[in-house]
Amino acid sequence: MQRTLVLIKPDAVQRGLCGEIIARIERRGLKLAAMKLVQVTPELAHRHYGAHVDKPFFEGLVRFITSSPLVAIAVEGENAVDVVRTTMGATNPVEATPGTVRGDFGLTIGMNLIHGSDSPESAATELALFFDDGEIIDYERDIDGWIIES
Ligand code: D4T
Repeated sequence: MQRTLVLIKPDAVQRGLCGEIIARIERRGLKLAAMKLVQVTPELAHRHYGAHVDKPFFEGLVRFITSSPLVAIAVEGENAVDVVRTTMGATNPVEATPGTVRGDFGLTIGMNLIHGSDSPESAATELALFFDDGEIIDYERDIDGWIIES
């Protein structure tokens, strides 16, 4: 079982796509373990996107991610990191396969709708940026016996 961080980015919130995106995550069989609307501060943006600080797109990325609220979700399930990434599609929507979130709703890389952690290690770091321990809820779903092979 893994946990990963999903961010429904400001463009998707503004476009009213939260329900659509959450529905796709749930329909894959993944479980919501925490969820909240967050107005990201420049400080949090710098911590979350610290790996990109030297990139030419960094300033625009921080401006975008702080421009309007996003929805932060802790998503749980078997291979959650990879399953979320394949549900998202390629970083650049131009290259994203139809059927993925970015392939169905995206057009430009700077507004690519959704973030998902790229490894279990970055998931742990990123989840700690957005959620306190007590906010991530451990609970059972009866349906899991019909989603996950025992
Ligand atoms: P995120 O972090 O949003 O899940 O995206 P990815 O993991 O798929 O891609 P990334 O870390 O390489 O990029 C982070 C973020 O920066 C934006 N970006 C990226 C951009 O605006 N211009 C660019 O040229 C690149 C490479 C989009 C995602």
